[in-house]
Amino acid sequence: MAVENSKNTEQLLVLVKPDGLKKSLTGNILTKLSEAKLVIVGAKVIQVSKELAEEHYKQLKDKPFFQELINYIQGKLHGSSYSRVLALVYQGENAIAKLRHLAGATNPEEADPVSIRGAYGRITTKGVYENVIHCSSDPVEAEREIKLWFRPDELVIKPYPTKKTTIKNCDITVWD
Ligand code: DAT
Ligand code: MG
Repeated sequence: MAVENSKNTEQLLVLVKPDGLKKSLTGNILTKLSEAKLVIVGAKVIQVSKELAEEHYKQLKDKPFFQELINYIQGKLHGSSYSRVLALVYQGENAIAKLRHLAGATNPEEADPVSIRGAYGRITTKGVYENVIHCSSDPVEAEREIKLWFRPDELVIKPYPTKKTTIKNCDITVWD
């Protein structure tokens, strides 16, 4: 009898936001996330453009806090040394629910105190939720976000279909 593969393998985008970097929390956050026993399949540091920030959070564009959220993810609240995020892709069984549980609720004041957001997040006097970490919310969003933040060749696995293409007359920077 054939044994069905019942594993629900998922991948998701995780961002250590500028406040997480500025507070030197990267190690603590990655240690906490390792409780889920997932694997990291991509990682890089990125300076977030306005275009990338707005595309990432496009579902929230009508919210009153949208502009502050864009400023926050671009690092404009934390000084030029922290105008970047650490972007990671995690993969594993039920990865999204596992990491969102460890991250905690969106509002850091409502988050479980032993979750990442509960332990390290804050709400600024301007009302910005500085909640340290982003985790994709569901598989559809995860695919959209991973494709937005990473090229296929930046991941050690290819979770989605790829195709070959030729880019002509394209200048790239290489080591001198
Ligand atoms: P999550 O990041 O938990 O998936 P979300 O997608 O609803 O939550 O919102 C994205 C980010 O927007 C969230 O991490 C922090 C910010 N945010 C959400 N609701 C907010 C609010 N009421 N006031 C201020 N910032 C908020
Ligand atoms: Mg979300």
